[in-house]
Amino acid sequence: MLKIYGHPGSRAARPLWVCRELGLQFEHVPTHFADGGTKSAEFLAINPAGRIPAIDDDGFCLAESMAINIYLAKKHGGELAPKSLEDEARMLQWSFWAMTEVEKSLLAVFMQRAELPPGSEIEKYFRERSPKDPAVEQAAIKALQHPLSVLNGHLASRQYLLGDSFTLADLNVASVFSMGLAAKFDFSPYPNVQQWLGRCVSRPAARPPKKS
Ligand SMILES: N[C@@H](CCC(=O)N[C@@H](CS)C(=O)NCC(=O)O)C(=O)O
Repeated sequence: MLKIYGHPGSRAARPLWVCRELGLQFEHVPTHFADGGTKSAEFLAINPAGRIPAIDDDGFCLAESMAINIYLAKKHGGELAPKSLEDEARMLQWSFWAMTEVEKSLLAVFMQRAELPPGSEIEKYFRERSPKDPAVEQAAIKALQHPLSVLNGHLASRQYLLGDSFTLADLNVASVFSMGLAAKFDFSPYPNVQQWLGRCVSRPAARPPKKS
């Protein structure tokens, strides 16, 4: 059985979203970084880098959220997976773009704005990595202007990154942009991005099912 390691509030949200889109059976192990879970011997045997998400698919262990998403989508096929070499290349282009051009700055905004229980482990984790500094937030917002304008322009003539339908390219990029939603980032100067992101995250599979 496929096992997904990682707290749902972390980048593990990315493969969890893929699994729900594909209707996969899986076991979720909510390993957390703030309580030492990612440093345990059991987890380091899955991912020696000590980062979530990671998966164990019947003995095949893999880390890095985007690599996991691509592996799962290609293994299980369906509507998410690229249908041609060109679509695969575009999906990779947008996934790498989100990770290299957007994620670091959006994460900086998220970490600066996150409201965390005072004195908690998670607060300690965030503030060690990102001490409160308005200049950091402003610099990150400025750095996002160019990539957001690029995406806004791309989406002026299409509903989704590769055309008319939602694919893994959208899931990968929207899962990075979700950090902006959590940080109440103002996407309104980029209306095409705002609408596209709304379309992506309003998919039923984008969030965990409600507990009954
Ligand atoms: N590039 C990696 C980043 C993974 C990563 O940094 N995950 C964080 C949680 S979202 C983590 O495991 N942090 C553990 C730590 O900082 O010790 C990916 O996309 O999977």
